[in-house]
Amino acid sequence: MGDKKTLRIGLIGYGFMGRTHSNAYKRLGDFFPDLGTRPVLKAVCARNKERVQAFAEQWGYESVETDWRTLIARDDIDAVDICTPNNMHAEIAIAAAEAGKMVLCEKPLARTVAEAQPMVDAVEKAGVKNTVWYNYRRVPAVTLAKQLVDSGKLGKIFHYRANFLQDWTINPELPQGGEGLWRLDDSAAGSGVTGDLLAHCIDTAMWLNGGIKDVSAVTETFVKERVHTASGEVQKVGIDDACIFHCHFDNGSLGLFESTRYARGHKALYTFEINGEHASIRWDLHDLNRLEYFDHGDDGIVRGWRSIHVTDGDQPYMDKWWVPGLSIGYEHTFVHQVADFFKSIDEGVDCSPTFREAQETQKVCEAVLASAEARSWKETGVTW
Ligand code: SOE
Repeated sequence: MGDKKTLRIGLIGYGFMGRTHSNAYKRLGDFFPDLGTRPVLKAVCARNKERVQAFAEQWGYESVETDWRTLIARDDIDAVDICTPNNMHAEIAIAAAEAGKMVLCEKPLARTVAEAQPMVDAVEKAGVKNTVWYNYRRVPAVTLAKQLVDSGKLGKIFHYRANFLQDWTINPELPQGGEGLWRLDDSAAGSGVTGDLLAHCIDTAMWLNGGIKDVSAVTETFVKERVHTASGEVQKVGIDDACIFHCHFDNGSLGLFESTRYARGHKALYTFEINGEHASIRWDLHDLNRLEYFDHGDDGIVRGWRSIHVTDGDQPYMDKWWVPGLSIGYEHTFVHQVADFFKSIDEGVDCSPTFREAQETQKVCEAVLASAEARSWKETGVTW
Protein backbone atom coordinates (compact mmCIF):
# COMPACT_ATOMS: atom_id res chain seq x y z
CA MET A 1 0.00 0.00 0.00
CA GLY A 2 2.76 2.40 1.06
CA ASP A 3 4.60 2.60 -2.26
CA LYS A 4 1.49 2.90 -4.41
CA LYS A 5 0.90 6.05 -6.39
CA THR A 6 -2.27 7.92 -5.53
CA LEU A 7 -4.99 9.44 -7.69
CA ARG A 8 -6.83 12.19 -5.86
CA ILE A 9 -10.48 12.19 -6.87
CA GLY A 10 -12.77 15.20 -7.00
CA LEU A 11 -16.38 14.05 -7.38
CA ILE A 12 -18.98 16.51 -8.68
CA GLY A 13 -22.58 15.59 -7.87
CA TYR A 14 -23.78 13.25 -5.13
CA GLY A 15 -26.95 11.63 -6.46
CA PHE A 16 -27.47 7.99 -7.36
CA MET A 17 -24.36 7.93 -9.58
CA GLY A 18 -22.25 9.79 -7.00
CA ARG A 19 -22.96 6.89 -4.66
CA THR A 20 -22.19 4.14 -7.19
CA HIS A 21 -18.88 5.77 -8.11
CA SER A 22 -17.89 6.47 -4.48
CA ASN A 23 -18.61 2.86 -3.56
CA ALA A 24 -16.44 1.75 -6.48
CA TYR A 25 -13.43 3.84 -5.38
CA LYS A 26 -13.81 2.53 -1.86
CA ARG A 27 -13.95 -1.15 -2.85
CA LEU A 28 -11.10 -0.94 -5.36
CA GLY A 29 -8.07 -1.50 -3.11
CA ASP A 30 -9.71 -4.37 -1.25
CA PHE A 31 -10.55 -6.40 -4.34
CA PHE A 32 -7.95 -5.22 -6.86
CA PRO A 33 -4.89 -5.04 -4.58
CA ASP A 34 -2.39 -5.47 -7.42
CA LEU A 35 -3.05 -2.11 -9.05
CA GLY A 36 -0.15 0.34 -8.87
CA THR A 37 -2.34 3.33 -8.10
CA ARG A 38 -4.94 3.84 -5.39
CA PRO A 39 -7.75 6.39 -5.23
CA VAL A 40 -7.94 9.03 -2.53
CA LEU A 41 -11.40 10.53 -1.99
CA LYS A 42 -10.12 14.08 -1.81
CA ALA A 43 -13.21 16.21 -2.32
CA VAL A 44 -16.87 16.09 -3.24
CA CYS A 45 -18.70 19.06 -4.69
CA ALA A 46 -22.37 20.06 -4.79
CA ARG A 47 -24.27 23.30 -4.27
CA ASN A 48 -25.93 22.48 -0.95
CA LYS A 49 -23.23 22.85 1.74
CA GLU A 50 -25.03 20.93 4.45
CA ARG A 51 -25.94 18.01 2.26
CA VAL A 52 -22.56 17.75 0.57
CA GLN A 53 -20.94 17.80 4.00
CA ALA A 54 -23.19 14.95 5.12
CA PHE A 55 -22.34 13.00 1.93
CA ALA A 56 -18.62 13.56 2.52
CA GLU A 57 -18.89 12.25 6.07
CA GLN A 58 -20.93 9.24 5.03
CA TRP A 59 -18.66 8.20 2.15
CA GLY A 60 -15.30 9.33 3.53
CA TYR A 61 -14.37 12.33 1.37
CA GLU A 62 -11.69 14.50 2.98
CA SER A 63 -13.23 17.86 2.04
CA VAL A 64 -16.14 19.55 0.31
CA GLU A 65 -16.66 22.32 -2.23
CA THR A 66 -19.86 24.06 -3.30
CA ASP A 67 -18.50 25.49 -6.57
CA TRP A 68 -17.16 23.04 -9.16
CA ARG A 69 -14.77 25.66 -10.54
CA THR A 70 -13.04 25.85 -7.16
CA LEU A 71 -12.76 22.07 -7.09
CA ILE A 72 -11.16 22.02 -10.53
CA ALA A 73 -8.74 24.80 -9.59
CA ARG A 74 -7.40 22.83 -6.62
CA ASP A 75 -3.92 21.45 -7.19
CA ASP A 76 -4.60 18.49 -4.89
CA ILE A 77 -7.14 17.03 -7.35
CA ASP A 78 -5.85 14.72 -10.12
CA ALA A 79 -9.10 13.39 -11.59
CA VAL A 80 -12.54 14.96 -11.87
CA ASP A 81 -15.52 12.60 -11.81
CA ILE A 82 -18.69 14.15 -13.25
CA CYS A 83 -21.98 12.88 -11.79
CA THR A 84 -24.13 15.92 -12.52
CA PRO A 85 -27.19 16.14 -14.79
CA ASN A 86 -26.25 15.92 -18.47
CA ASN A 87 -26.47 19.66 -19.21
CA MET A 88 -23.41 20.31 -17.02
CA HIS A 89 -21.15 17.60 -18.40
CA ALA A 90 -19.60 19.66 -21.19
CA GLU A 91 -18.68 22.79 -19.28
CA ILE A 92 -17.17 20.85 -16.39
CA ALA A 93 -15.33 18.32 -18.54
CA ILE A 94 -13.78 20.98 -20.76
CA ALA A 95 -12.67 23.09 -17.77
CA ALA A 96 -11.25 20.01 -16.03
CA ALA A 97 -9.30 18.94 -19.12
CA GLU A 98 -7.96 22.47 -19.61
CA ALA A 99 -6.77 22.38 -16.00
CA GLY A 100 -4.88 19.17 -16.83
CA LYS A 101 -7.13 16.85 -14.82
CA MET A 102 -8.18 13.36 -15.90
CA VAL A 103 -11.91 13.23 -16.54
CA LEU A 104 -14.40 10.46 -15.80
CA CYS A 105 -17.86 11.40 -17.04
CA GLU A 106 -21.23 9.74 -16.34
CA LYS A 107 -23.17 8.66 -19.43
CA PRO A 108 -24.37 9.93 -21.81
CA LEU A 109 -21.34 12.03 -22.67
CA ALA A 110 -23.51 15.06 -23.47
CA ARG A 111 -26.94 16.10 -24.69
CA THR A 112 -25.97 16.34 -28.36
CA VAL A 113 -23.14 15.53 -30.74
CA ALA A 114 -22.33 19.24 -31.08
CA GLU A 115 -22.04 19.57 -27.32
CA ALA A 116 -19.88 16.46 -27.02
CA GLN A 117 -17.39 17.41 -29.77
CA PRO A 118 -15.53 20.13 -27.82
CA MET A 119 -15.35 17.70 -24.89
CA VAL A 120 -13.58 15.16 -27.10
CA ASP A 121 -11.34 17.91 -28.45
CA ALA A 122 -10.53 19.24 -24.97
CA VAL A 123 -9.42 15.92 -23.45
CA GLU A 124 -7.44 15.02 -26.56
CA LYS A 125 -5.75 18.42 -26.78
CA ALA A 126 -4.84 18.33 -23.09
CA GLY A 127 -3.72 14.70 -23.42
CA VAL A 128 -5.60 13.75 -20.26
CA LYS A 129 -6.99 10.30 -19.59
CA ASN A 130 -10.74 10.13 -20.03
CA THR A 131 -13.58 7.64 -19.88
CA VAL A 132 -17.37 7.49 -19.84
CA TRP A 133 -19.23 5.31 -17.33
CA TYR A 134 -21.05 2.80 -19.56
CA ASN A 135 -20.97 0.31 -16.72
CA TYR A 136 -22.93 -2.58 -18.26
CA ARG A 137 -19.95 -3.57 -20.40
CA ARG A 138 -18.31 -4.58 -17.14
CA VAL A 139 -20.93 -7.10 -16.04
CA PRO A 140 -18.83 -10.30 -16.17
CA ALA A 141 -21.50 -12.08 -18.26
CA VAL A 142 -21.50 -9.20 -20.77
CA THR A 143 -17.71 -9.21 -20.96
CA LEU A 144 -17.92 -12.97 -21.52
CA ALA A 145 -20.37 -12.30 -24.36
CA LYS A 146 -17.71 -10.04 -25.88
CA GLN A 147 -15.11 -12.81 -25.60
CA LEU A 148 -17.46 -15.30 -27.28
CA VAL A 149 -18.28 -12.92 -30.14
CA ASP A 150 -14.61 -12.02 -30.64
CA SER A 151 -13.60 -15.69 -30.62
CA GLY A 152 -15.77 -16.19 -33.70
CA LYS A 153 -17.94 -18.87 -32.01
CA LEU A 154 -21.13 -17.20 -33.23
CA GLY A 155 -19.93 -16.96 -36.82
CA LYS A 156 -21.57 -14.41 -39.04
CA ILE A 157 -23.97 -12.27 -37.01
CA PHE A 158 -27.50 -11.84 -38.38
CA HIS A 159 -29.45 -10.17 -35.59
CA TYR A 160 -28.87 -7.93 -32.56
CA ARG A 161 -31.90 -7.25 -30.36
CA ALA A 162 -31.98 -5.11 -27.23
CA ASN A 163 -34.56 -3.71 -24.81
CA PHE A 164 -34.35 -1.37 -21.85
CA LEU A 165 -37.75 -1.20 -20.15
CA GLN A 166 -38.83 0.79 -17.11
CA ASP A 167 -42.14 2.05 -15.68
CA TRP A 168 -41.28 4.86 -13.27
CA THR A 169 -42.68 7.88 -15.17
CA ILE A 170 -46.22 6.67 -15.89
CA ASN A 171 -47.70 8.94 -13.21
CA PRO A 172 -48.62 12.25 -14.96
CA GLU A 173 -48.37 14.10 -11.62
CA LEU A 174 -44.62 13.54 -11.56
CA PRO A 175 -42.95 16.93 -12.14
CA GLN A 176 -40.11 17.56 -14.56
CA GLY A 177 -36.90 19.03 -13.16
CA GLY A 178 -35.19 18.66 -9.81
CA GLU A 179 -33.43 15.79 -8.12
CA GLY A 180 -33.61 12.57 -10.15
CA LEU A 181 -36.49 14.06 -12.13
CA TRP A 182 -34.18 16.22 -14.26
CA ARG A 183 -34.28 13.14 -16.52
CA LEU A 184 -37.79 14.27 -17.53
CA ASP A 185 -36.64 17.78 -18.46
CA ASP A 186 -35.15 17.90 -21.96
CA SER A 187 -33.16 21.05 -21.27
CA ALA A 188 -31.24 19.17 -18.55
CA ALA A 189 -31.25 15.67 -20.01
CA GLY A 190 -31.08 16.37 -23.76
CA SER A 191 -33.53 13.54 -24.49
CA GLY A 192 -35.57 10.93 -22.67
CA VAL A 193 -35.10 7.20 -22.98
CA THR A 194 -32.84 7.58 -26.02
CA GLY A 195 -30.00 9.30 -24.14
CA ASP A 196 -30.70 7.72 -20.77
CA LEU A 197 -31.39 4.07 -21.58
CA LEU A 198 -30.85 3.34 -25.28
CA ALA A 199 -27.41 4.92 -24.96
CA HIS A 200 -26.47 1.95 -22.74
CA CYS A 201 -27.89 -0.50 -25.29
CA ILE A 202 -26.10 1.24 -28.17
CA ASP A 203 -22.78 1.35 -26.33
CA THR A 204 -22.97 -2.39 -25.58
CA ALA A 205 -24.21 -3.18 -29.08
CA MET A 206 -21.41 -1.38 -30.91
CA TRP A 207 -18.83 -2.82 -28.53
CA LEU A 208 -20.12 -6.34 -29.23
CA ASN A 209 -21.23 -6.07 -32.84
CA GLY A 210 -19.50 -3.06 -34.43
CA GLY A 211 -20.74 0.19 -35.88
CA ILE A 212 -24.38 1.08 -36.54
CA LYS A 213 -24.68 2.48 -40.05
CA ASP A 214 -28.20 3.84 -40.30
CA VAL A 215 -31.39 3.93 -38.26
CA SER A 216 -35.14 4.26 -38.59
CA ALA A 217 -36.92 5.24 -35.40
CA VAL A 218 -40.23 6.09 -33.83
CA THR A 219 -40.60 7.95 -30.53
CA GLU A 220 -43.56 8.90 -28.37
CA THR A 221 -44.16 11.30 -25.52
CA PHE A 222 -47.14 9.88 -23.64
CA VAL A 223 -47.43 12.64 -21.03
CA LYS A 224 -47.31 15.89 -22.97
CA GLU A 225 -47.21 18.39 -20.10
CA ARG A 226 -45.81 18.30 -16.59
CA VAL A 227 -45.24 20.86 -13.86
CA HIS A 228 -41.67 22.12 -13.99
CA THR A 229 -40.03 22.15 -10.57
CA ALA A 230 -38.11 25.37 -11.29
CA SER A 231 -41.03 27.54 -12.42
CA GLY A 232 -43.86 25.72 -10.64
CA GLU A 233 -45.76 25.96 -13.92
CA VAL A 234 -47.14 23.36 -16.27
CA GLN A 235 -44.75 23.12 -19.23
CA LYS A 236 -44.56 21.10 -22.42
CA VAL A 237 -42.58 17.87 -22.02
CA GLY A 238 -39.74 17.71 -24.54
CA ILE A 239 -38.35 14.24 -23.89
CA ASP A 240 -39.10 10.96 -25.63
CA ASP A 241 -40.92 8.63 -23.20
CA ALA A 242 -40.48 5.66 -25.52
CA CYS A 243 -38.31 4.94 -28.53
CA ILE A 244 -38.14 2.00 -30.92
CA PHE A 245 -35.62 1.81 -33.72
CA HIS A 246 -34.22 -0.63 -36.16
CA CYS A 247 -30.88 -0.35 -37.91
CA HIS A 248 -28.17 -1.84 -40.08
CA PHE A 249 -24.82 -2.65 -38.54
CA ASP A 250 -21.66 -2.29 -40.62
CA ASN A 251 -21.23 -6.10 -40.51
CA GLY A 252 -24.52 -6.59 -42.35
CA SER A 253 -26.61 -7.65 -39.35
CA LEU A 254 -29.95 -6.10 -38.44
CA GLY A 255 -30.61 -4.42 -35.11
CA LEU A 256 -33.87 -3.92 -33.22
CA PHE A 257 -33.97 -1.74 -30.11
CA GLU A 258 -36.79 -0.72 -27.79
CA SER A 259 -36.81 1.46 -24.71
CA THR A 260 -39.61 2.92 -22.64
CA ARG A 261 -40.42 4.19 -19.17
CA TYR A 262 -44.04 3.05 -19.66
CA ALA A 263 -43.72 -0.75 -19.52
CA ARG A 264 -45.73 -1.37 -16.35
CA GLY A 265 -44.03 -3.98 -14.19
CA HIS A 266 -40.55 -3.50 -15.61
CA LYS A 267 -38.09 -1.57 -13.43
CA ALA A 268 -34.81 -1.89 -15.31
CA LEU A 269 -35.18 -4.74 -17.75
CA TYR A 270 -32.11 -4.45 -19.94
CA THR A 271 -31.84 -7.48 -22.22
CA PHE A 272 -29.97 -8.26 -25.41
CA GLU A 273 -29.78 -11.22 -27.76
CA ILE A 274 -27.37 -11.89 -30.61
CA ASN A 275 -28.10 -14.50 -33.27
CA GLY A 276 -25.17 -15.77 -35.30
CA GLU A 277 -24.71 -18.45 -37.92
CA HIS A 278 -23.37 -21.03 -35.43
CA ALA A 279 -24.55 -19.80 -32.06
CA SER A 280 -26.68 -17.29 -30.18
CA ILE A 281 -26.31 -15.54 -26.84
CA ARG A 282 -28.70 -13.62 -24.65
CA TRP A 283 -28.41 -11.68 -21.42
CA ASP A 284 -30.84 -10.14 -18.93
CA LEU A 285 -29.91 -7.51 -16.33
CA HIS A 286 -32.43 -8.99 -13.88
CA ASP A 287 -30.35 -12.18 -13.87
CA LEU A 288 -27.05 -10.48 -14.53
CA ASN A 289 -24.72 -13.30 -13.53
CA ARG A 290 -26.09 -15.58 -16.23
CA LEU A 291 -25.26 -15.69 -19.91
CA GLU A 292 -27.49 -17.88 -22.06
CA TYR A 293 -25.70 -19.60 -24.90
CA PHE A 294 -26.94 -21.85 -27.70
CA ASP A 295 -24.36 -23.65 -29.82
CA HIS A 296 -25.59 -25.40 -32.95
CA GLY A 297 -22.35 -27.40 -32.94
CA ASP A 298 -23.45 -29.34 -29.82
CA ASP A 299 -24.53 -32.99 -30.22
CA GLY A 300 -28.12 -33.05 -31.43
CA ILE A 301 -29.46 -35.03 -28.48
CA VAL A 302 -28.24 -32.47 -25.92
CA ARG A 303 -28.44 -29.37 -28.09
CA GLY A 304 -30.27 -26.52 -26.39
CA TRP A 305 -29.86 -23.24 -24.58
CA ARG A 306 -27.37 -23.47 -21.71
CA SER A 307 -27.45 -21.05 -18.86
CA ILE A 308 -23.89 -20.19 -17.85
CA HIS A 309 -23.56 -18.95 -14.28
CA VAL A 310 -20.68 -16.53 -14.82
CA THR A 311 -19.07 -16.80 -11.38
CA ASP A 312 -16.01 -18.93 -11.98
CA GLY A 313 -12.48 -17.67 -11.45
CA ASP A 314 -11.55 -18.07 -15.11
CA GLN A 315 -14.48 -15.92 -16.22
CA PRO A 316 -14.08 -12.13 -16.55
CA TYR A 317 -13.36 -10.26 -13.28
CA MET A 318 -14.59 -13.16 -11.12
CA ASP A 319 -11.17 -14.18 -9.78
CA LYS A 320 -11.30 -10.89 -7.84
CA TRP A 321 -14.45 -11.73 -5.86
CA TRP A 322 -15.65 -14.75 -3.88
CA VAL A 323 -15.53 -18.44 -4.77
CA PRO A 324 -17.12 -20.14 -7.80
CA GLY A 325 -20.89 -20.16 -7.71
CA LEU A 326 -21.29 -17.01 -5.64
CA SER A 327 -22.95 -14.07 -7.38
CA ILE A 328 -22.07 -10.42 -7.62
CA GLY A 329 -24.33 -7.46 -8.47
CA TYR A 330 -24.93 -4.09 -10.08
CA GLU A 331 -22.47 -2.15 -7.92
CA HIS A 332 -19.60 -4.40 -8.97
CA THR A 333 -19.85 -3.16 -12.56
CA PHE A 334 -18.71 0.26 -11.33
CA VAL A 335 -15.87 -1.29 -9.34
CA HIS A 336 -14.76 -3.03 -12.54
CA GLN A 337 -14.92 0.24 -14.44
CA VAL A 338 -12.71 1.95 -11.86
CA ALA A 339 -10.36 -1.05 -11.84
CA ASP A 340 -10.02 -0.86 -15.62
CA PHE A 341 -9.43 2.89 -15.42
CA PHE A 342 -6.68 2.45 -12.83
CA LYS A 343 -5.18 -0.44 -14.80
CA SER A 344 -5.09 1.80 -17.86
CA ILE A 345 -3.14 4.35 -15.79
CA ASP A 346 -0.64 1.67 -14.77
CA GLU A 347 -0.27 0.54 -18.37
CA GLY A 348 -0.35 3.97 -20.02
CA VAL A 349 -3.20 3.05 -22.37
CA ASP A 350 -6.72 4.39 -23.04
CA CYS A 351 -9.66 3.26 -20.94
CA SER A 352 -12.59 2.34 -23.15
CA PRO A 353 -15.05 3.86 -23.75
CA THR A 354 -13.08 7.06 -24.15
CA PHE A 355 -14.85 10.35 -24.88
CA ARG A 356 -14.15 9.74 -28.56
CA GLU A 357 -15.79 6.31 -28.43
CA ALA A 358 -18.75 7.61 -26.41
CA GLN A 359 -19.20 10.29 -29.06
CA GLU A 360 -20.03 7.49 -31.52
CA THR A 361 -22.90 6.38 -29.27
CA GLN A 362 -23.98 10.01 -29.16
CA LYS A 363 -24.09 10.05 -32.97
CA VAL A 364 -26.42 7.05 -33.06
CA CYS A 365 -28.70 8.61 -30.41
CA GLU A 366 -28.87 11.81 -32.42
CA ALA A 367 -29.62 9.97 -35.67
CA VAL A 368 -32.38 8.02 -33.86
CA LEU A 369 -34.05 11.21 -32.64
CA ALA A 370 -33.65 12.89 -36.04
CA SER A 371 -35.13 9.85 -37.78
CA ALA A 372 -38.17 9.81 -35.49
CA GLU A 373 -38.68 13.51 -36.05
CA ALA A 374 -38.36 13.27 -39.85
CA ARG A 375 -40.06 9.85 -40.11
CA SER A 376 -37.25 8.66 -42.36
CA TRP A 377 -34.00 6.66 -42.32
CA LYS A 378 -30.88 8.52 -41.13
CA GLU A 379 -27.21 7.74 -41.57
CA THR A 380 -25.38 7.83 -38.25
CA GLY A 381 -21.95 8.89 -39.49
CA VAL A 382 -20.43 6.42 -37.01
CA THR A 383 -16.88 5.28 -37.79
CA TRP A 384 -16.58 2.56 -35.17
C1 SOE B 1 -32.68 5.80 -15.11
O1 SOE B 1 -33.69 5.35 -14.29
C2 SOE B 1 -31.40 5.03 -14.85
O2 SOE B 1 -31.00 5.26 -13.55
C3 SOE B 1 -30.30 5.45 -15.82
O3 SOE B 1 -29.99 6.82 -15.67
C4 SOE B 1 -29.09 4.57 -15.62
O4 SOE B 1 -28.07 4.91 -16.52
C5 SOE B 1 -29.51 3.11 -15.82
O5 SOE B 1 -28.41 2.27 -15.67
C6 SOE B 1 -30.60 2.74 -14.86
O6 SOE B 1 -31.66 3.64 -15.02
